[in-house]
Amino acid sequence: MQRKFFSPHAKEIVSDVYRGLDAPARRMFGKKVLSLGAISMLSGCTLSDDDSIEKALMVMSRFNDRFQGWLFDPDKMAPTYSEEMITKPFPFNAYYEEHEIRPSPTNFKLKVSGLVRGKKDWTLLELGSLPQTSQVTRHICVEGWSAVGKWGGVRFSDFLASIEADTTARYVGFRCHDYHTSIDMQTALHAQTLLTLTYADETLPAKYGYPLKLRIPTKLGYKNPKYIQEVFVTNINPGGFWEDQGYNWFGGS
Ligand SMILES: Nc1nc2c(c(=O)[nH]1)N[C@H]1C(S)=C(S)[C@@H](COP(=O)(O)O)O[C@H]1N2
Ligand SMILES: [Mo]
Repeated sequence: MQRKFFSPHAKEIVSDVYRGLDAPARRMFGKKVLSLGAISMLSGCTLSDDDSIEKALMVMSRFNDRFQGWLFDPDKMAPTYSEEMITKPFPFNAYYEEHEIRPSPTNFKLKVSGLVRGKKDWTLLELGSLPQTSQVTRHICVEGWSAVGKWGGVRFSDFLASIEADTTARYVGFRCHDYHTSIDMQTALHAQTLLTLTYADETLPAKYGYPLKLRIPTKLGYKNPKYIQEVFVTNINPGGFWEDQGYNWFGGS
């Protein structure tokens, strides 16, 4: 029987799922992950139309979450780059004019909730007084672009310690006025996961997520929330804006 892809996005979605796997998982799947035969076999769906392709990819995506969670190495670092390699101008997306109507540094407060002892709100000044670090890393968007940028701020593990978060909990969720996403605790504690206040050594510009962006170089772009208003710690998977529409939840390596 001949199998045909009808979805114009099917190829991109399959390669997104594939990209979401790290090297050992890719080796484990070998070329099979890109073979339609293998996908239809693993998911039990005949890839005959858009609906069944979507269903099959959802099954693959959930399968990948389990695999990736199991294969994630908390000590594995994302590549870093020299400052000369920074992409200029750095691209942006999901920036609308309403983001210009934004709280000023004096009245902005980051809310903290869920499984934490320190439930107080954080001002930008307070966040700025925690130890700061910066790194030059590559941001990869599943829409098909990637760029190297420099972000600075507080190591997220330091922030979680400051709010006395229960780091045995499974997830950290992020609420933004236009968006939400969530990450696993291992990634939240990863040494390169930063709660950023700056881009290229300047206050984070509006288009890059002022006042706060979580930068996770081990994950895809959509797991890097901008305009963060609230951080919460939980054992219930909070999902996310893209994740709830079928994007791979783990979203990285
Ligand atoms: N609040 C918010 N954060 C977001 C998004 C969004 O739509 N809203 N998009 C995500 C996606 S898909 C990408 S690729 C990056 C883009 O970051 P940049 O605009 O700084 O390049 O932001 C991520 N964080
Ligand atoms: Mo993205």
